[in-house]
Order: sequence, then structure tokens, then C-alpha cells
Amino acid sequence: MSGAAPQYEMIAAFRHAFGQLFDAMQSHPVFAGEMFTGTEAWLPLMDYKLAAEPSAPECLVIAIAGGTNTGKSTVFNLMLGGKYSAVRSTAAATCRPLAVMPPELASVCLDGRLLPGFLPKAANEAEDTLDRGLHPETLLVADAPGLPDGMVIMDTPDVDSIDQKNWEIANRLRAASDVIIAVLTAEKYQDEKVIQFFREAQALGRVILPVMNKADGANGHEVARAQLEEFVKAARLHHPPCFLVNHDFSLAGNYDPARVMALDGNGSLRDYLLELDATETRAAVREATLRRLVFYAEDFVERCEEQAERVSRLKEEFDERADRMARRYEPLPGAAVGGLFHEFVQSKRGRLDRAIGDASRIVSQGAVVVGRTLSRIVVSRATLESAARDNTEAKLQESHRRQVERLSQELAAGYFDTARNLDPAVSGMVVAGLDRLDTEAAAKCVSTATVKATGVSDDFRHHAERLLERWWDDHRGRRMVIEALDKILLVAPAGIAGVLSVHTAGVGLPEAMIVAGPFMEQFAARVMEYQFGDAMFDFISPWRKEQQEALARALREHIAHPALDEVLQVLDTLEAGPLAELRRTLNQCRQVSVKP
Ligand SMILES: Nc1nc2c(ncn2[C@@H]2O[C@H](COP(=O)(O)OP(=O)(O)OP(=O)(O)O)[C@@H](O)[C@H]2O)c(=O)[nH]1
Ligand SMILES: [Mg+2]
Repeated sequence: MSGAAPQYEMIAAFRHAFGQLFDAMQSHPVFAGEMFTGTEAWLPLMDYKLAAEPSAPECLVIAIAGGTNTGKSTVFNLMLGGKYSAVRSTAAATCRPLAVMPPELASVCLDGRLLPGFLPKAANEAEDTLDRGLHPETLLVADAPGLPDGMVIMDTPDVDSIDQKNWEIANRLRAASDVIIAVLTAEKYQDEKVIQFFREAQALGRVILPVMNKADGANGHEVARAQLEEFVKAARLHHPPCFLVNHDFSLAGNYDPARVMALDGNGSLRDYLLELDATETRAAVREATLRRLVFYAEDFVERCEEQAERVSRLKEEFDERADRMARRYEPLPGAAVGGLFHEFVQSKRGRLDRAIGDASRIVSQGAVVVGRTLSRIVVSRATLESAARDNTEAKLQESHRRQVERLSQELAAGYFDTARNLDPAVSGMVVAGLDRLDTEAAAKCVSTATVKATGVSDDFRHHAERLLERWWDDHRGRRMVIEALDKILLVAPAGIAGVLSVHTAGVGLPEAMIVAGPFMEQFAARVMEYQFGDAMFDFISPWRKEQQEALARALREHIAHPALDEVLQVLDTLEAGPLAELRRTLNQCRQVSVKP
């Protein structure tokens, strides 16, 4: 058939890409387990059928299949006219397939070139098919000189075995076959597992020929006819020719192919097979197999792509949640931020000094205002809080730490809830990631990373300078107070005592001395803050945003990404190429599969 070679190459490329993806995913066994579930149903189509090299000799593979103990080995021997396969009354007796073929094919088959995927082994005796010690991939090979050219007949284990290993074998044999003889009995023609097997064989384009074994001849095989009809309908077969073997207890030793006879009385199953156009049948089966492969593989690749998409969305979602959580953080500015006011005012000092002639008046007025409005507050703070300014900073940091740790814990708890509702492959990895995460320790890392970053960045310093400069130009009155205050700081602590003692209402020298001491800077900061008024919010918000962004980064780094650790590795693996290659090679297979 023309086109077989490009088909072969494309399928081989797709198979190779699949293998690469499979290998790459093996370091994530749980995810891989979920991902590759179901592929065992269609991989045999490549490995046991389409992988056959175009140069290998052509053959028509006829497999005898059916439920346990239906008489498959018996029908097989009948068709071959001799005892090739062991017949037993015990269930699931045949456990390894046996392929019988003309001698010239047998040698090619034993070289592994005729029926790909299997481990060929020359059969010594009929009982070999019962040997469970043989490797499950074994294909026993025997030759039968009387068989027509290119014909391979296989006896196979049951398709509905209690032994699950047999299902895999049945799957492979179905893939390898072109024609399947469905051996049924009055007890087994309706079994769901059997029906399923043949339905799929029909979808794979295999030629299915039902045989009712141990048929009762009464009323022109009335019962067998009805049962065959029912089977054909259930397995969705398209009017196949049906056959039967009469119930005959003296069967042993009498292997006559004519005994497997057509239901319509026209010859035997063997005659029918001899007349079948092998080349046409093989080509049709191959095309149907490729179509079915593309159908399954398409579904698989789509699922993988969706999975990769879901996993990458999950990362985005986790990151976004960390960001949202960080926006709930409300840090309060400490000394570093307050210090910027002071620095700024100090930078204006030169101008003030030049105008020092007026200064005494301004200083006095300023001091009065400052004193009246704020001295009481400052004094009360002075008496309530024990001296050190560091204490206030430490308290501030402690409150930040508590906030950050609470937000971290809340975030991790939210991730847990989400993880539990994800699909099983991903859920397992995220839950394991969260289980590995010591939330308390992670929260501390976040807190350390964030709280230590409460200083001011260059960006914020520039912002502050610009804003203060603008404010300075727009608020002449208020800035006077600040300038005055700064002047006081310049002459403090001695000077302030005098100024305050003259101008303040009811605040005496002892309190002023306390003010002038360790609280001088804080006092100044308060006044500046007060005078700076509405501009304060604009001044602080970029700083707060910076703090929130630092927290968001820390939450991602210490909580979101450790939780997603394995998921991110999976994503890296999937995005590194094997999935794209699988898609590319599949698209090529799809093109050749639809070619006329
Ligand atoms: N009398 C009679 N016995 C049959 C006929 N077909 C099968 N048997 C008997 O049914 C039993 C099972 O036959 P097998 O040919 O081994 O059946 P099988 O489907 O190959 O069985 P497994 O390989 O174990 O699944 C044996 O005891 C056979 O002798 C038949 O047409 N007539
Ligand atoms: Mg058998």
C-alpha cells in the first residue's frame, strides 16, 4: 500500500515523543500515574500493530478470542485440523498466546520482525500455552505446513479472565489481529466484559466472525441463531457471517475444519477465511487502527495540555492570593519614615539661617503654637512611656510581625482548602507540599523578610522629597511652624527650656526639660506630622505599597512556591518540550490518518 512508509515514520515519531514524555514524568509518579491512566488501552495499537516495519512480510493475523472456557483452543485446533493448543476443562487454562503459521513466516516471526511487541518463542508442545512461568509478553510460535501463504492463526487466553494479566494480553492480541473469531457459548454470549471487548474490536475495524460453540442443532439451530443475533447487536457488529460448532461430546481427537461451519450452511469458517482478500482486509484494519489511535491520542494530548494549563493557572492563582493577602497588611511608619521630614526641614536650614534676623519673632511664634498644641501630649507620652525611643520602634516592629504572621497563616490555610478541591493528581502534590511546609516557620521567614525591610527605599526617598518640596511651596503658613520648630531643635536642649518657660500655657520648666531631653526628636516629628496634615496620606501610601509588595514577594517565596514546589517542577517538565513534540507528531499522524 502506498503511503505505508510515511505513516510508519510518523507513528514512530509520535511513539518516540510519547516515550520521552513518559520518561520525563517518571520523577512525579503520582501525577504520572493519573496522567497515563488509560493509555494502556491504545498504546498496544502502535506497539503491536502499527509498529510493524513496512519491510516485514505481509500476513493476515486471525485471533481466536472469547470468554473463559468457551472452547477457543478447541475451535483453534479444529480450524488447523490438529492438536496445536492444549484443551482443558479448567477455567483460564490457556495463558500464553500461540501463533501458528506457514514455516517461512515462522522463521521471520521468531526473529521478532513479523509480530512486533511480543517475545517470540518456538513452541515445543501444545501444553506450552498453559505455562504461567513464561514471560507475559511471550508469543509461542509453531508452524503448520498446510496453512495458506501469509495466514497466521492465534489461540489466545480468555478476554474476561479472573487473572487481570490476561486482559492486557487480550488487549495486545486484539491490537495485533486483523480478524477475530469470537468464540461464544450459550452461557457466555452476553457477558458484559466479552461484549465490551468485541465492541472495541469493531471500533478498531477488526473483522469479527462470531462462532457459537457447543450449539444445539434442534429446530435448525434456532437457539444458536437467536443468541448469535443478540451478540451481534450488543457488540454493534455490521451483519457479520456467523458460524457454529455442534455440541459433540466425542470431539476429542477428531479435528476436522469443516466442523466450524457457516450458520447459513455455506461451507466452513476455514473456507471463508481462505476467500477473504487479505491485502484489502489488512489495509482497512491498518487505516481504522490509525484513526482510532489518533482519536484516543488526541484525547490524551488534550488532557495533558489542559492539565498543564490548569497547573499554570494554579500558580497564577496562588500568586494572586498572596498579593491579595499582602494588600491587607497595614504597616505604620516608624522613625525611618518620620526622619525624612526632619531631614527635609534640615535641608532648608540654610535659608532659615540667612533670615535669622527675623528668626527670633518667628521662633517665638512658632514655639507658642507648638507648645500650646502639643506639649501636653508629648509630656504625657514622656511620663507614660519610659524613655527609650527604640522601645517604640520595637513595639511597632512587633505589631508588624504579628500582622504578617497572621496573614501568612491565613494564606496557608486558604491554600489547604483549595488544594483539597483540585483534581487528584494535582491535589496530592499540593497537599504534600503544604504538609511539608512548616507554616509557623514559613510565617516567621516572611515576617523576617518583610519587617526588616521597613526602612525607606531610594524610590520612596525621591517620592518623599518631591512631595515635600511641592508641599513646602504650597503651604507657606504651615511651613513656618516647621521651620520654627527646626530652629528650636537647632538650639535645643538649652534654648527650648527658655522659650517654653516664657510662652507655654501652664507647662513649667521641669516638663519642658523632659521634653527637651530624649523626646526632642519625637516631639519634633509629632509637630511635623501635625503640620503636614493631609499631605501625610499621600506621603505614606507609596511607602505602605512598598511594604505590601515586599510582603507579597515573601509570601510567594516562603509559602506559595514551596506549596507548589512539585507542581511547578511538573509544569517545567511539561513546558520543556515533550508535550509540544507530542502535539506536533500527533498532528502529523492525524494528517496521514485522514488521507484517502
Ligand atoms: N463436547 C464438547 N466439549 C467442548 C467443546 N468445546 C470445548 N469443549 C470442552 O470445553 C472445555 C474447554 O475447552 P477449551 O477449548 O480449552 O476452552 P478455552 O476457551 O480454550 O478455555 P480457556 O483457554 O481456559 O479459556 C474442554 O474441556 C473442552 O473439551 C465442544 O464443542 N463440545
Ligand atoms: Mg484455551
